[in-house]
Amino acid sequence: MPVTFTEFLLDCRRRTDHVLDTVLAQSDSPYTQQSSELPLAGIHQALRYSLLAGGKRVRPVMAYAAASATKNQTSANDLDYIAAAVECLHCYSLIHDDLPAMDDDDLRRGIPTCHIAFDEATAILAGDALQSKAFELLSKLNQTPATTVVAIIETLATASGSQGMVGGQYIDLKATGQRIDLEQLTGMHNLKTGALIRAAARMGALAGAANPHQLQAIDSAADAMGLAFQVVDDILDIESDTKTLGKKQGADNKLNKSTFPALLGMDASKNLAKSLHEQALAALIPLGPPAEHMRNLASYIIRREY
Ligand code: GRG
Repeated sequence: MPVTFTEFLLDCRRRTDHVLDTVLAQSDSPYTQQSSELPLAGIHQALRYSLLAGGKRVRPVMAYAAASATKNQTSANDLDYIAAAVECLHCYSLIHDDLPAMDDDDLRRGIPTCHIAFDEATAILAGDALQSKAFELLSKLNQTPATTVVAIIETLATASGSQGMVGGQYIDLKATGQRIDLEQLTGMHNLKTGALIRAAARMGALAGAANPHQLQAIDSAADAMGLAFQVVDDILDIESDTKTLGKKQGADNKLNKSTFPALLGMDASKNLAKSLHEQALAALIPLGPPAEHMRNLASYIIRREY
C-alpha cells in the first residue's frame, strides 16, 4: 500500500504502463490474426512509440486518486483499465495535436513526434487506433456494475468529443491569431484540456462507487485542477526550456496563440494558478483524509516543472 505521494505517483505510473505494454503487446503481431498476408507492424510500432514514450500520466493518476478518495474498495484491475484507457485517449490527442494541420510540432515527450518518426498518414491512423483502444479497454471492466461501466464509457465519450476536447481544439484552431477575452480563453481550455482531466477523475470516482456528494466534490476539484494544469502549461511554455519540457518551448508564442500569460501577464497567471489550487483544496475538504492523494495531485499540478 503506497504511503507518500511520490510512491503513489510511481505506483500509478507503473500500473498504467504495465497495462499499456500488455495490451499493445497482444496486438503487436506483425500480421493480423485472420491472415498472415496483411502486415501491420508499422502501425503497431507507431502506437507503442507514442504511448510508451513516457509522459507524466497525470490523467491516470487522477483516476486512481479520485477512486481512493471515495474510501470504497475498488477493483484494482478495473481501475488499471480505466487509467490505461484515459491515457490512450490522451495520447491520441497529442499525436493529432502535433500534426501539420494542427499545431505542427516535431518534438513530443523528448522524441520526434509520431508523424516525423513515421509519416503523417500513419500518425493519423495511430491516433484513431488509440481512441478505439481506449473504449476497448473500458469494455474489459468486469468487476464494476454494468450501469456504472456505461456511465464510465459515457463520461469518456462525452469528454473527448465535440462538446469536450475536440470542441476545445476546434475553438483553439479558429481562435489562433485572434484576440479572445479571458472568458473565451477559459471556456476553450475547460474543453480542450479540462474535459479529459475532469473525465479521468469522474471515471475513477464512479469506479470507486462515489456517492453524489463525493462525486460533486471530486468534479469541482477536478474542474479547478484541469484549468490550473493549462495555466501552468502556458507559464512553462514561456519559463521552461525545450529539454525539460520534452516539447518545443515557446510554441504558443510562435503560433500566435492566446494564452493566460499573454492575456493577464505572468504574475497574474501565477496568482490564477494559486487560486485554482486553493479552489481545488477547498472542494476536497468534505472528503477528508481519503482525498489526500487528490490534494497532493493538485499541488503537483501547480508545482510541476514539465
Ligand atoms: C483531429 C479528430 C481530431 C481531434 C483532435 C488534437 C485534439 C483533438 C485535441 C487536442 C487536445 C490537446 C492536445 C490538448 C492539450 C492538453 C495538454 C496541455 C497536453 C499536454 O499534456 P501533458 O503535459 O503531456 O499531460 P504528457 O506528455 O505528460 O502526457
